[in-house]
Amino acid sequence: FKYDEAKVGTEKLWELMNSYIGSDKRSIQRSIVNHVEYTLARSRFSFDDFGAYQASAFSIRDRLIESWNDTNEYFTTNDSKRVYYLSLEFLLGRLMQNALVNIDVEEPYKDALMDIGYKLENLYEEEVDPALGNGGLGRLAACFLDSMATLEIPNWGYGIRYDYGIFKQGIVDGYQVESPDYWLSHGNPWEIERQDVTYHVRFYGHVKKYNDGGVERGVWEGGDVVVAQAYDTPIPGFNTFNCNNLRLWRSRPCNEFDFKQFNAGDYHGAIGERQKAEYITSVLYPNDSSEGGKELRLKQQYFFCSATIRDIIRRYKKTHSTWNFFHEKNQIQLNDTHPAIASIELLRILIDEEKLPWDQAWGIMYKTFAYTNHTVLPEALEKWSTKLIGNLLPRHLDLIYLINFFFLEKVKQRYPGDNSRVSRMSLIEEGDDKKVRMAFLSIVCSHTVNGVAALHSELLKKTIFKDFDEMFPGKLQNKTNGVTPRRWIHCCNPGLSKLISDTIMEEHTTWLTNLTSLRELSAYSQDEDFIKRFVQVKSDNKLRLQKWVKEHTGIDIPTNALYDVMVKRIHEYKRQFMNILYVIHRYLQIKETPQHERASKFVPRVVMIGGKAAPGYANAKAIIKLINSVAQKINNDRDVGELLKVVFLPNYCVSAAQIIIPAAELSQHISTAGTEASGTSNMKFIMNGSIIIGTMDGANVEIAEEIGAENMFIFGALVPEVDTFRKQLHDGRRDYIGSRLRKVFDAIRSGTFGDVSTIHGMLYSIENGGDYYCVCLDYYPYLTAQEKVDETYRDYPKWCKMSIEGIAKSGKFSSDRTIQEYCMDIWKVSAVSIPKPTTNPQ
Ligand code: F58
Repeated sequence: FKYDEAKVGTEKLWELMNSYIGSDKRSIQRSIVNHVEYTLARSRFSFDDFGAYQASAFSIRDRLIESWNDTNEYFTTNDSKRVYYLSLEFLLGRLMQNALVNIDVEEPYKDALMDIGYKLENLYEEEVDPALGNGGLGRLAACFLDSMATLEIPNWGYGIRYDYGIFKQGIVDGYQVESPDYWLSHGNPWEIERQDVTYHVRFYGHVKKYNDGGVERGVWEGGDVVVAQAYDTPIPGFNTFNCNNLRLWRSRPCNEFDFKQFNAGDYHGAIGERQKAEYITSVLYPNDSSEGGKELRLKQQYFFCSATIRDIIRRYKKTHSTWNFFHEKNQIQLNDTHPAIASIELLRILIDEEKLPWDQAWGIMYKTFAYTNHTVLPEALEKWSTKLIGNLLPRHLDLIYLINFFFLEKVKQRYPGDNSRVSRMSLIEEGDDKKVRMAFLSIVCSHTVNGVAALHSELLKKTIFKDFDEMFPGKLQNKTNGVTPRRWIHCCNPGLSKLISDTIMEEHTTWLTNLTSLRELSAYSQDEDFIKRFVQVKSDNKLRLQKWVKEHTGIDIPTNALYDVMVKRIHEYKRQFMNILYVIHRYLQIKETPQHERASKFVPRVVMIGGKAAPGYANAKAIIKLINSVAQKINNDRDVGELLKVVFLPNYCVSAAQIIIPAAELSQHISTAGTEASGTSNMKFIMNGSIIIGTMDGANVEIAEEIGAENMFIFGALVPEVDTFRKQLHDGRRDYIGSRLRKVFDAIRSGTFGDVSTIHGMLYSIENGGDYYCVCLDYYPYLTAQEKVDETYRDYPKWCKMSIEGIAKSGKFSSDRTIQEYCMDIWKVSAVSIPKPTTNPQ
C-alpha cells in the first residue's frame, strides 16, 4: 500500500520493506532457523525446546513488527485520534499462542515446527508468564489491549517494565512463602528495547515562582533526575493487520547528573547513587487491595506518568503546531487512581513550560482525561500525604492546592453555607498528616468517571462519590467489564472453540469477534449429540487439570467428581474463608453418615482453591494455612476416600488460569454483596461452561440477568441486608453463629486439622462482633445453595443444560463490547483500519 512514499525514502528501500514475510512452511522454517543461527548463535543441529521457543518467538515478533510499524506510520500519516491506556499493571500472560492466533498463523507454525521435530504446544510451555500485575485490574488492562487492537482502535498502553513481577507463591508446611519473580533472566523476545526513546524525570528539588502577566508559573529545579527508557511490546489484533503498542518504561541512571560526584573522587558513592535510579522500576507492589503510602510507589507512579505525558506530547507535536486539537486527538484513560498524577503533570507542562494561560491548560487537561474506579473498599482508595508529595513533587502539590481552591470555590457557590459538604468534598483530607484524596482529584480532573459493573457504579453514586454525582450529574457512568474470548475461550479451551465453530457453522474468526452469536448454542442445550461432545470436551479439560494438580501438588484427584473451583486473590471480602468452612462442614457430615448411605447422599467433589495473599496480610495468609491443613487432613482420611478431595492450587497466575478455568464445573464467586466491584473470572468461567455459585455482587448481577438466575446458584444477603447486619453488629448483636457453624469452629479449635492457630484470631473476631464481611449471615443460605448444587449435579442432563445456557448467553461479557462502549461514550473515537499489505512473492 502506498501512503506518503516520500517519507519512506528511496524506491528501492520501499520495495524491500513493502512486503510481509510469507506464511508458507518454508518461509516460517527459514525465519526460525535464521534466528537459531544468527540471533541465538546456537548450532542448527542442536537446539532444545527452549531454543526453539526463543527462535520461534523472534520469528513471530518479526511478523508483528511489520504490521506494528505500518500501523503506527499509518496512524501518524492520518493524524488519527488515539487512546492511551495508563496502568501501573498489565497482566499479559504468555504471548506466543495469543500472537499466533491473532495473526492467524497458529496452524502453519504448528506444521512448520512439527516438520523440523518440535511440538508447538511444548514450546508454549517454555515461555515465562509475564506477571506484571496483581489481579483483576492488571488482567483487565491486558484484555482491553487485545480488544482495542482487534477493534482497530488506535491505542497505546503505557506502564512500567518491572524487573520483578508479582512474587511466586510456594507452599511450605501449609504456609505461603514468597519468592522473587525475576522474569527477565532469559531475556524477553517479545519486547523491543528503544535506546532512542528516553526522557528525563525529576524528583525532589525546589520551585521558583514568578508572575507572567497575571499567570503564576513555576520553574522546578534541582533534586534528582533519572532517565526513563522505553520498551515496546507489539499488541496484535485478532483478524486484522492492525498492531498496537504497549510501551513500558524502565528507570536508568542519568549520566549528566553524576559527573560532580565522580569528579569529587567518590567513585563508589557515585555508582551507588546510579543504582538507586534503577530501583524505581525494580518491583511491582504486591498489594491487591490496600495502599501502603510508600514513597517508592509514588516515585513509580510519577516516573511512568511523566515519561508517558512527554511521549504523548512529542507525538502530538509531530503533526500539530497549536494546542487546539490536543483533546480531540488524544484521550487518556486512568486505570484507577494509580496514574492520577499524569493529569497534574500535563497541567504543569502546559503552564510552566508551554506558557499557556490557566484556563486553556485546565480545559485541555480536563477534556483529555477519564478515570476508572475499581473499588469502593476504603482501604484501597489512594491517599497521599501532602508532606510526601510536597517533598517529592513540590510543583505538583502547588497545583493540587490551586485546583482544590478553585474547586471548593465552585462547591461553595453551588451549596452556600454547606460547610460540611465542602470539607467532605475537599481534595485534601485534613488532619495531623494532611492527605490528598486521589480519587476525588481524579474525578475533578477528568471529563468522565466510570465504575466497572452496574451495581458497582450505582454504589459509587450512592456512597463514596455521592456528593460528586450530585454536583456533576451524568459524569459518573457504568462500563461493565469484559474479557477477551480469544484468550479465554479459543486459546485456553481449543476443544470448546472447535465444538462451537462446528455447531453454529461459523468460522471461529466470526464468532470470536461477535460473541453474542453464541446465543445460537441455546438451541443445542438439550441436543444429545451436542451434549455428548460437550461432556467430552469438559472431561478432556478435567484430565488436563488432574495432571497439572499432580505435577504441582503431588495430590491425586479423581476425574469422576465435581470440580469445584475458587481462584482469585485471597481476601476476607472474597470469603475463601466461608468456602473452607463449608468444606469442613461437608467433611464432618460425611463422617457422620454411615458408609453405605454416603454414595447416595454425597456427590464426589474436588474442591480447589487458589490465589495469592498480599505478603503483609496476616488474615489472608492464615486462610491459606487453614485450607492447606484441612486439605491435608481430608485427603489422608481413607474413610472418606474419593468422596471429597481438597486442593490448594499454588501460584495462581494467568497461565495456570488457562488450565484451571476450562476444567471447572462449578466456580465460586461468593464475595459479600457490595464489595467486589465486578470480578472478571466469573465471566471466564461462564464462557467455559462452569456454573456459578455466587452472591448478588459485582458483575454476578448482570451475569444472572443475561443467562437467567435459574442457570446459577445464587444465594446470600443483598446490599441493604448487609448494611442492616453491619448496623446490628455495631449495636451489639451476637446471636449469629448457629449450631452447625459452631460445630465447624469447634472442630478447627480442637485441633482436628492440626495446628491452625494463625486462624484463631479471625474466629474470635468473627464471634465477637467483627464479622464485617458477613460470613455468618450468609453461611446458612450458602449451605442451602451447596445442597442445590449436589442435587442438580445428580441430574446430569440438567446440569449440562445450565452450563450450556451459560456459555450461550455469555456474549455480553466480551471485552470487545466493553471497549465499544468506552469508544462511544467516553473517548468518542472510531476504528482506523490499516490497508492490507502486499505479501512477499518469494
Ligand atoms: C479489581 N481490582 C476489582 N485491584 O477488585 C475487581 O472486582 C474488578 O473486576 C477488577 O479490578 C477489574 O475492574 C484490583 O484488581 C488491584 O489489584 C489494585 C492493585 C494496586 C493496589 C490497589 C488494588
